[in-house]
Amino acid sequence: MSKIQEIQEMVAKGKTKVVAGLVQEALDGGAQPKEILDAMIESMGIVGDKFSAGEIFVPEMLISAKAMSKGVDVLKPLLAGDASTSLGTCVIGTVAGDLHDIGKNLVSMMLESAGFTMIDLGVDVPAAKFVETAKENNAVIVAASGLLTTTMPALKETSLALKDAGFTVIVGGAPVTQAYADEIKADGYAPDAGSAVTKAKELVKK
Ligand code: B12
Repeated sequence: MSKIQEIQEMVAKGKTKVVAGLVQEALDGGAQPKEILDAMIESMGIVGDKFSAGEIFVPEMLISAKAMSKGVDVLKPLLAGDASTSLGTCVIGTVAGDLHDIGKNLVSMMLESAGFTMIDLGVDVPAAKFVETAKENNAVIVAASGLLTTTMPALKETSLALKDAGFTVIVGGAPVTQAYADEIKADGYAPDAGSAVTKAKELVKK
């Protein structure tokens, strides 16, 4: 089994204590940080499928998420570029009712390394809190994440409230599409953390 496959298996099994070490070993063996990250994301997809199939339950999903976070911690300094220019403040959070934060954290990390000053509100963030924080910090862009079909209305409420207050909004998360982003009047959508950077930069330049 390759080191990458081993990492995938350990993330899926939620072995929080070994993932960081394995990630370091994979790096030492010449694996690329992006390759390791993509492998762990794929693993979370498998975890989700197992949950859908009733083979595992919430605690197992949570522990896999923790295992992945340990691996991401090792990759963080390597994925982050060196941002020499400041692009302004970006407020980011996961919308009300939603506790998923791995994707949001990755997006936040990538935006920070691209030069944005990040204010991370965490998870379960009400629309009013996004607006209030964006106002207080004169945000150039606000990023909202939603991972559940049941929290898509909260994403809509957030986007509309921010647009009403005059902010530029970017949205994302597994169930979100460009069509939905258009429907909720968001300025931008991106399917992953890498393209979130390209999109956010494009939006703040406008
Ligand atoms: C880990 C996990 C959990 C953990 C979360 C822990 C944590 N700290 O995040 C816990 C155990 C808490 C959890 C709980 C639940 N979960 Co859950 N969870 C997952 C799982 C397995 C992985 C999510 C993940 O981290 N993926 C990896 C990251 C990197 O991907 P990502 O989040 O999609 O992010 C990328 C992009 O979407 C994008 N992106 C994300 N945010 C943003 C924001 C912006 C602005 C942009 C531009 C881009 C962007 O970029 C990211 C990086 O590339 C998914 C399965 C899956 N396939 O996604 C289910 C999943 C999302 N969960 C699901 C469900 C049903 C639940 C629960 C309702 C279960 C329950 N019965 O209680 C609860 C809800 C709790 C709540 N109120 O939020 C379902 C959702 C189904 C649906 N369509 O709504 C899924 C799809 C599993 C499934 N197949 O059924 N979950």
